[in-house]
Parts: sequence; structure tokens; C-alpha cells
Amino acid sequence: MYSNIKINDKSIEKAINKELKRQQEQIELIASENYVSKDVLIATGSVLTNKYGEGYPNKRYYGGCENVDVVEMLAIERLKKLFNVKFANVQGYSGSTVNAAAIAALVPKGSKILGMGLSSGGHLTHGYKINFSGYFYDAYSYDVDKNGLLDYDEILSLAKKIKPSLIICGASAYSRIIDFRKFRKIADVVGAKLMADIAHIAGLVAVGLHPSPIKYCDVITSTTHKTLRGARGGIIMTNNEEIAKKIDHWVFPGYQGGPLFHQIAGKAVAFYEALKPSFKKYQEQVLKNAKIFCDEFKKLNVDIISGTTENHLFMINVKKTFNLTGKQATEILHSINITVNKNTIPNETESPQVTSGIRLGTPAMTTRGFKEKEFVKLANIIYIVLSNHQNRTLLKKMKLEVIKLTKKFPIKG
Ligand code: DSN
Repeated sequence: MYSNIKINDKSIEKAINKELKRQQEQIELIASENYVSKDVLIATGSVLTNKYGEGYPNKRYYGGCENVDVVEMLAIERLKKLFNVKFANVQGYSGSTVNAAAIAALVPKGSKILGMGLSSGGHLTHGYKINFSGYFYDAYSYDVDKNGLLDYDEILSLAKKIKPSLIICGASAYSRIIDFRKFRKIADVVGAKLMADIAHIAGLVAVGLHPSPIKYCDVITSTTHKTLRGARGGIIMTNNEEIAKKIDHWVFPGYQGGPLFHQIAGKAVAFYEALKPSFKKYQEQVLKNAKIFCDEFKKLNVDIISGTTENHLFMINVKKTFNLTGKQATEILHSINITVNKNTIPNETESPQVTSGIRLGTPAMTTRGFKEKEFVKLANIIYIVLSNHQNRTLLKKMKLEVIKLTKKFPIKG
């Protein structure tokens, strides 16, 4: 399935085929991206896209839902098994809509919410001022300390001062283990509900390679396309029946309309794959690769935010190490076929469009078969290129090295 398509609309055909070529020829280090299996791709591109079915299995507002009901129920059952939870909603269009629905299910509009600050590694939907979460709620943020670490005592003091109704934990750019038990204690002290957004680490949590928040949080949200390697979308889980009812209400009719059944099928297939032993092996390799990738940079005296990684990603302070902005570093790496994203870092002095950091993750290239050897090589290529970015001859040579690597590890699908 990772092959060129042929359709009558030649403009779209060309763009899709060029995107396939880009994906094949570039090394993908964006920590939130991955390559789905052939089966996930087939399910996502299926006739299920034709069907409307507002409501939930066996309680739809449309006829002809007998098959999509099966798909949605399978997705729910598999997800419950994967994370060992009692209730799951698989209709979320994205991580942002599931976070909106989950927050609405937990606290009334205008409530005080406390989430991780964006430049500390949090997400827009955790209370950022220009997002719905900062607009419709009275949002506050906690940050990492000067070493780039969550300081749970500090978060407790802040929570005592603010007295939020909801605390949100989970991150988009934090390379350390999150202690959900400590977050629960903080929430209990101030009488707040607790929500975990595990979008980034979901694959690791599913196989027990990151502690699970299930025991400690009222609600868990996630996306399905990052470490979980499924079709793009969102999910919400809880063990509390009352909250589960509210979640279903806030997903539909609260925030969404018709479920995207082709996406739900793609999620269901991914959960099926994630329940297999091979998925745990994959996640183990993701972690091994991230550790050695990060360690190699450390050997080269590269400044790593928070000093190391305990998950699938880490951030580099490119300003301090190479005197480059995140934007410049991203563009230089893009010119040699390595894709990363610029990222704000703790105590950021640049705008989010510029930044002082980049974020690197191993899930996608691990799917393509990269092991420790390739990540050590890649760290050295990145280091050499960012240190000598004005040397065009060197950049050309490095680009050929990168293309050679991508050819050796094609996306199989
Ligand atoms: N855009 C995602 C990421 O890159 O982490 C978060 O939503």
C-alpha cells in the first residue's frame, strides 16, 4: 500500500505521490509521527467513509449502521483491553477535540484549570490562552524547574494557591517519566479532578514501558497516531461510569457530529496490532533507540533539555549548542532530508515560530527498522551538519548519506 496511487484527479494524485516520495526519502524524527501498517491504511481508505451514524452503537440517529456498529464496538473493546479500563470513547476526531470533550465532562465552563505550560512541554489544549482551553476556562500553568524537570512540590504549592477544579498532566515535549501518582496526591490535596493526556506516550503505556495513569486519573485522553501507530484521531478512557456518560455526551452531541468510521476502523486495527507481543518489542526498541540517540548527542556535548530521555523523545537546545534558532536548525536539517520540528524550550526567549530548540523522536524510524547503530550514525550526521551548516559540499555529502539510509530502510507498510 505504500505505493503510488492512480486517480482521475491528477493534481491530487501528483501531490499524494510526491508526499509518498518525501516520506520514503526523508528521515522522520518528528516525535508525534509514525507510519501505519498496510492494514490500518486499507481500513482508513475504506467505504466506511461513506457512512453517517451520529450516536453510539445500537443507539444511532441513522439507519444502516449494523456494520459500523461492529467496527466501533470492536474498537472500544480492544481499547479497553489494551489499557485495562472500563469505559472508552473512540469517536474523537483529534487530540484537541477529545481534550475539549474530556474537560467539559469533568468541570463546568469557566472553572479554574491547571496544566503544563506550553514552553515547558505542555499542549495548547492544556490551558493555552489562544486555545479554547484558555478562552472558555480560567486557565493557569505550571512549569518545569531550571533543570527541565517537573517539580511536584512546586506544583503542589501552585495548586494550593490557585485551587483549580481540574489538573491536567501529560505533555507534548517532556522527555522524562510522568509520576501520575504524585499528580493524584496533589489533586486530592486541593480537591481537583485529574486528567492525563497520554497522546505521546500511549504506545509505551499500553505495553507497560511507562507507568499507567489509569489508577490515578479521572479521565485519560490520547491520540492514536503517535507511539500508538494507528489511524489519526482521539480517544478518551475512564473507569468511572458517571464520567463515562458525560464524556459520551460531550463528544456527541457536545463537540462533534458524525463519527469518522473509516478512522475508527483504522484505530480498531491498530489496537488489534498493539495487543500483539510484537508491539511490545517495537516499543522496547523505540526506547533503546531514543536512549542511545540522546546519549550520542551528550557525548558530543549537545545541550539536552532535562539532561536525558526516559521515553521516545528529547529536545535539544540548538541556540546554546550551535548558536542557531529552532527554525534555522529545522530548515538546515530539512535541506539534507531529515525532518524535525522546532520546539519551544523552558525559559524560551524566542517566539513559537522561531524557538531555541528542536524536538527529536524515534517512533517513526524505529518502525522502519532503525536500530541503535543507525541512531548513533544519525546523531553524528545531525551534529556535523548543524556545526558546519555553511559548508555546502559537506551538506551535499550528508544528504547522500541520509538518502542511502532511507533506501536501506524503506517504509514497508
Ligand atoms: N502536534 C502534536 C505534537 O507534535 O506533539 C501535539 O498535538
